[in-house]
Amino acid sequence: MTREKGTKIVIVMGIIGAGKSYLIKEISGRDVKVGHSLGSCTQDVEEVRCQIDGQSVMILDTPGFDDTNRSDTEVLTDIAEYLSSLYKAGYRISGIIYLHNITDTRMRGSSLKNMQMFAKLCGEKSYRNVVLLTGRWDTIDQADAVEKENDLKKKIWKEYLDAGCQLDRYWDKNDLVRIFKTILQKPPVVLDIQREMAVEGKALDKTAAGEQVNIELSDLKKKFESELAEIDASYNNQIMQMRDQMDEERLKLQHKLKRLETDKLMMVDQHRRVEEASKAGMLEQFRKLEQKREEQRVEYERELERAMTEKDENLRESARLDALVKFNRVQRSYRNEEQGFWGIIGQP
Ligand SMILES: Nc1nc2c(ncn2[C@@H]2O[C@H](COP(=O)(O)OP(=O)(O)OP(=O)(O)O)[C@@H](O)[C@H]2O)c(=O)[nH]1
Ligand SMILES: [Mg+2]
Repeated sequence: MTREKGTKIVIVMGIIGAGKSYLIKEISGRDVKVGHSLGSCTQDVEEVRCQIDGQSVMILDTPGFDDTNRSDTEVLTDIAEYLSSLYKAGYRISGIIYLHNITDTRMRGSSLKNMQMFAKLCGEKSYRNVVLLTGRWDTIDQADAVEKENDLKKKIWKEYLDAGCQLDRYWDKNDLVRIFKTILQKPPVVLDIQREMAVEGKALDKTAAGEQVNIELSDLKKKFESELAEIDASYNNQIMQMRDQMDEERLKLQHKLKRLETDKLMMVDQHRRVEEASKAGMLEQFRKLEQKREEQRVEYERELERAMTEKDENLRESARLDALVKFNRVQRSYRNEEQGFWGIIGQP
């Protein structure tokens, strides 16, 4: 780090996309890279040198908190290590600007936690050099912006304003020049994070800001764990419900199957009975046929006897032949009928 002697240092912090780089570009007139997408733009602490009110100033552009790609711990580590080495190199900080985009439609929960971490990083002793600044007043309805600022003053920023932080707003470069001039007149301060790390030799996680991150991490962990437990419980519940439904379905199917088997048995039995009944009917008819055959045989013998009583031999022979022909014809028709029965009910 090579810096001119007497250079005053101002650090700009805030969540990603708050407009930190834009602000620094405005006040410094330097070619500072401003974000064009929703993602974070500034990745490391960047030093931007300029002259303000005849003084040599180095503005520190910082990566934003609340980045979806980097955890707040990573961002804090970068800033804290940078600030610690700055202190070791003998530099002190004239001002700390915490920038908030006044057009933010709703106050995110993360705004509060970022503010708490920022406050721990600075420490109360440096609050007199802290400016809580709202930007983009040029792009929002005035009454709306005032209402949002009042909300900040009454809620998230109240305790810090009460403890000595300054509140300000900016529309354009003139406001920034005014704000920077005021800052540059203040006696420089040592931030808590610098004292803790560079003087007391604490590791980042043992500093107030680091502990704040740890508290948030453990809160987050607890929140995730309880959400996970809720998901597990509802998952188990759904499994139980599904299992109950499946059991019910299985029972229904088993009943259905049983009913089908009973129906099948009943049908087989009925078929057998019908078959037996029809067989019995046929046997009855067969018996009647046998009886008729027998009756016809008896009738034939009677006719034969009658024929034998004929005196005339020719007439007697003729009557005997008539009876025999008749007998054979009728017997043949009975035999045909009988064979038909055997075909249906099988040979006895
Ligand atoms: N009109 C207007 N646009 C602004 C203002 N401040 C920031 N912007 C726009 O907001 C977007 C984000 O601004 P940046 O300055 O990159 O925000 P940042 O805080 O540096 O973001 P990170 O580096 O990602 O943390 C850019 O498109 C800027 O042009 C402002 O005061 N007025
Ligand atoms: Mg930036």
